[in-house]
Amino acid sequence: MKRVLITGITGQDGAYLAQFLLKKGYTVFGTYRRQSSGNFWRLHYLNISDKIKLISADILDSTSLYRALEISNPTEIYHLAAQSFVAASFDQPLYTSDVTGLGTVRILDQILKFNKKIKFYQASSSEMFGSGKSLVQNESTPFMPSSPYAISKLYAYWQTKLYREAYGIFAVNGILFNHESPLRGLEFVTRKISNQVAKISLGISKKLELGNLLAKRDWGYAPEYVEGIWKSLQVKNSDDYVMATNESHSVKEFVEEACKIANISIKCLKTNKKNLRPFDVNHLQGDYSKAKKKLGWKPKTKFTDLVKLMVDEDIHRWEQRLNGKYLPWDAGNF
Ligand code: NDP
Ligand code: GDR
Repeated sequence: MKRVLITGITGQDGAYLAQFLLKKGYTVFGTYRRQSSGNFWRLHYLNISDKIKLISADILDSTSLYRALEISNPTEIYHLAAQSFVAASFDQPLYTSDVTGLGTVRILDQILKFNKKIKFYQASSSEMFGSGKSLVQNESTPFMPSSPYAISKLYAYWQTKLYREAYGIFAVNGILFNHESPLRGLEFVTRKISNQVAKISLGISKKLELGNLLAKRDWGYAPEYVEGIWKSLQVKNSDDYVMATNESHSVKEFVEEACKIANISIKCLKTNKKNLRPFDVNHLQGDYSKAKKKLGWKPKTKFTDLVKLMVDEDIHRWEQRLNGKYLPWDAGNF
C-alpha cells in the first residue's frame, strides 16, 4: 500500500486531500503543529480523523520534519503547510518568510538526506503573479509578487525548481489559483461572506464588513483542486501546472450572489478600512490548458454553484447550532 505524507493536514486542502487519498487506498500520514487547543475540526467534519496517522511536526523545526519522514517513510509528500493568509503576511513578514518560504527548503533538504526518490508537491500560488500586467496568467507569465506571502511563495517555487534540476528530485509546483469550500478558513473573503450572510439571513447578525470590493479572483472549488494536485505527481516527469477556472469575478459580485441566494438585501454590505491591505492584487485569472492537456484535469464547479454551496452549508450549520446541535465546525464557538 502506498504511503503518503501531507504537511498542513489540518487546513482546507490538507483535509480534502487526505479524504481523496484514503479513498484511493493510500496510507495517509499528516503533520500537525502543537497548539494549546487542537484544530482538527475539518478532519472530524469529513469523518476521517480516525483513519489518518497524525505526526506532530513544525515547519520551523527541521528535526521534527526528518522524524516525520522516518515515521511515515512516504513515496509522495504533499507540502501544503504555510502561513497562507496574505493580509497577515504584511503584519508578520519575517514569520511568513520563514514558514512559507524557508519551510519548503527545510523539507526538500530532509528529502535529500532521507530518500531522493520521494515525489514532492509544492503548493505554489497565483499570488506570485501579483500586480503583473497580463489579464490571464499561465505557466509562462512573468511573476510580480505584491505581498510578503507572495514573495515567500515565489522563493519556495524557485527552490522547488532548483531541487528538481540540481538534484533530480521529482518536484512539482502547482500554481494554484484561489479555491474555496465550506472548509475554508473564516478569515478568507469567500467564507467570511458566506458565514456572515448566513448569520444575517437568520437574524443573528446585521452587517457584513469588507475591504477592497473591486479585487477580482479566479475562484474554484477545493475538492476538485486536490484531485489535480494528486494527478500532478502521477505523471512520468515532474513539471509545473496552473490550476484555475479561467473565470474571474469581483468580491462585490461574490457578495451580490451570496445575498441573492440567502434572500437578504445587499444593504448589509459595509466597507471598513481595517480590511484593506497595504498593497492588493487587483485581478487574477488562470489559464489551466497545460493541466488539462498533460494531466487531464479541469474544474467543474461554476462560480454561482460555488457561492451557493458555501452559503447553503453555512446557513445549515447555523440552523443546526440554533437548534442546539453539536457539529464539527469553526464558527460555532464564537
Ligand atoms: P490553510 O491555511 O487552510 O492551511 C494551512 C495549513 O498549514 C494548516 O494545516 C496549518 O496548521 C499549517 N501550518 C501553518 N503554519 C505551520 C507551521 N509552522 N508548522 C506546521 N504547520 C503549519 O491553507 P489551505 O489549505 O487553503 O492551502 C494549502 C496550501 O496551498 C498553502 O500552502 C497555501 O498557501 C497554498 N495555496 C492555497 C490556495 C487556496 O486558494 N486555498 C491557493 C494557492 C496556494 P494549523 O491548522 O495548525 O493552523
Ligand atoms: P487571497 O484571498 O488574498 O486571494 O489569498 P482572500 O480571500 O484573503 O482575499 C481575496 C481578495 O478579497 C479582498 N477582500 C478581503 N479579503 C479578506 N480576507 N477579508 C476582507 O474583509 C476582504 N475584503 C476584500 C482582498 O483584499 C483580496 O483582494 C488566497 C489564499 O488562500 C492564499 O494562500 C492563496 O495563495 C491565494 O488565495 C491564491
